[in-house]
Amino acid sequence: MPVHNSEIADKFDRLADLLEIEGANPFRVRAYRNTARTVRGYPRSMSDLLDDGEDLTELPDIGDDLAEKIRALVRSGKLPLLQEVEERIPPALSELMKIEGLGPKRVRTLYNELNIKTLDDLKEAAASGRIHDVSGFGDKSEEKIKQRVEKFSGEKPRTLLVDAEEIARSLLDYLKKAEGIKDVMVAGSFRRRKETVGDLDILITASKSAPIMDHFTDYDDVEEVLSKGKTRSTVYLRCGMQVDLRVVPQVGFGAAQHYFTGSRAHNIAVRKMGVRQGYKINEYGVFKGDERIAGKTEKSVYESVGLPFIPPELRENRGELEAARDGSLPKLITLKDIRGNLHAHTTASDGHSTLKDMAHAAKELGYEYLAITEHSKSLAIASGLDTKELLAHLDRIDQLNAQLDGLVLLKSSEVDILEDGTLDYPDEVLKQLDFTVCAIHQKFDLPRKKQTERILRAMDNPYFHILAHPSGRLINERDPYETDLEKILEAAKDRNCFVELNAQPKRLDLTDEGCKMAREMGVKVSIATDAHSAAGLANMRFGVDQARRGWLEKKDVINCLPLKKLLQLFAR
Ligand code: DGT
Ligand code: CA
Ligand code: CA
Repeated sequence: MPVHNSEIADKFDRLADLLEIEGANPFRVRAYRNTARTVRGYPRSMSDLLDDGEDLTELPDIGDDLAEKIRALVRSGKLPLLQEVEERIPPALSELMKIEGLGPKRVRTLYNELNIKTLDDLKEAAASGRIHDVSGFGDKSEEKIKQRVEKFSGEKPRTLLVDAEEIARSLLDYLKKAEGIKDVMVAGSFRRRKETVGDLDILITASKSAPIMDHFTDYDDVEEVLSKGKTRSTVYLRCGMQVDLRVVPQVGFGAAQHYFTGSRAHNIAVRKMGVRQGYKINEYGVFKGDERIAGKTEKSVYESVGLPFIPPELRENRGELEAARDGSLPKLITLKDIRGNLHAHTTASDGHSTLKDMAHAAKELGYEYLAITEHSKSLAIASGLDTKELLAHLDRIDQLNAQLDGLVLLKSSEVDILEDGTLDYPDEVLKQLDFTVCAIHQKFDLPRKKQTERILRAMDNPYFHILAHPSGRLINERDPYETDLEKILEAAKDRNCFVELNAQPKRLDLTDEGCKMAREMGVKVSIATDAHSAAGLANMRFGVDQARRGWLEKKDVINCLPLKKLLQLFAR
């Protein structure tokens, strides 16, 4: 039974949470968190690496002990250390850490003082007003906990695209072995490259459908078979993901692809266009009366209503049909258009790969440039660099640049935007950088107007260039801070500044709609990975997916420019 990277990462994250709640040594906690991060983002599954006899200690931050733990976990599904810890303290405490504003110390206090062990306990305690008497909490924090726990314990969170990919990859590899199988693909939101996925919609063509259904429900990752029919079955996998699988006839494969890729709003609009021409469009084909006139390919479905093929990422009924009709569909950016990466950390601040390793990894990706953007040292980020450390680091970058061939390291910094909108280094220092990436890392809960003004003030500084992760959200974990994005984009346009599309799968910040708005307002975007390790540079593709959903073309993205042109942009 395949143990997915996401399951391994979840276990290490839980271990780190529980140890942190117990008050364990912070270095130990960090080591397990780093393991989770490395494994979650790794492009190949740990189980494949081990099958190929690869040495896991080659991965960033993984030593002998951790490699052995991962190996045992892949082989047995178990992490004995986690089981030990779970015997000492209630495992559900780690769930409580997912509530924004509850860190390990506060979870420990609530457990010790009120015996709160689960989300239900927490909800009950907040509702009955027992929390505000605990030292360190007050009326305000009780109210916040109440709201957040309500929201959290609602629906099951949607799966991150990166995790869905891993689940789909293993399942597809398995399905391809079924007897008589011809085509297999994932449709739905997954194919539209949405940042999160509700369920997987798999389409198959095959000589016979019965053996496919048997093969599917026999998959050893299946926890429950919800329904099993001749052409459609639905299951739950152990990770909680629902999978719908359909076997469709070859002659209508394109119509099925179109229908099940969605979105629903896009489909309905296309179907209406069909109706106006006297056609019926459904998941089986395009029909004029009883006669099938199209549907073998998706292209033929669009042609039947007089449109060119529309890329799946655009199919949200946000103007793509009108654009297709006018011949003004964007020529969407692709991963190949990317020439460099403008946001990356190394071991000098909170990254896990050395400067040299980052440079080599960027070179392997064929990049012309990689910007090194260590954090400034602020209240929020203790591992950041103070002025002296930054200047020394810039020297090291110069030295390495002198040895590098074909790749240029750009001197930058992820500069904290302080509460009053000033930047965290003096101008004399900022001036020495090629450009800056500026971001908010603290005071997330200012009112909308104040938060927006804070960012606008920061942009007034002539050394401000790119606003990093503009909303600060972490998908399923942290809400965006309140800002007026339109105002921010307007200001960026006026001041020749840029916005980042952070490509970390948990951030994807700007959102797709944010990208579209930036494009319409004429503000250019930097798609950047914010990589904390060499492997993290590979997340660029998630950023490109999101950019495509946001209608971005090569010309809208600054890191599609050759180095010389890029640097000209930063002369404000
Ligand atoms: P998800 O799973 O919530 O991330 O989102 P989708 O888009 O994958 O939605 P899902 O799985 O419910 O259905 C897959 C596609 O099937 C959906 O994008 C469009 C199509 N579809 C489903 N139900 C309907 C419907 O009632 N009418 C139309 N026109 N299309 C539908
Ligand atoms: Ca779906
Ligand atoms: Ca579905």
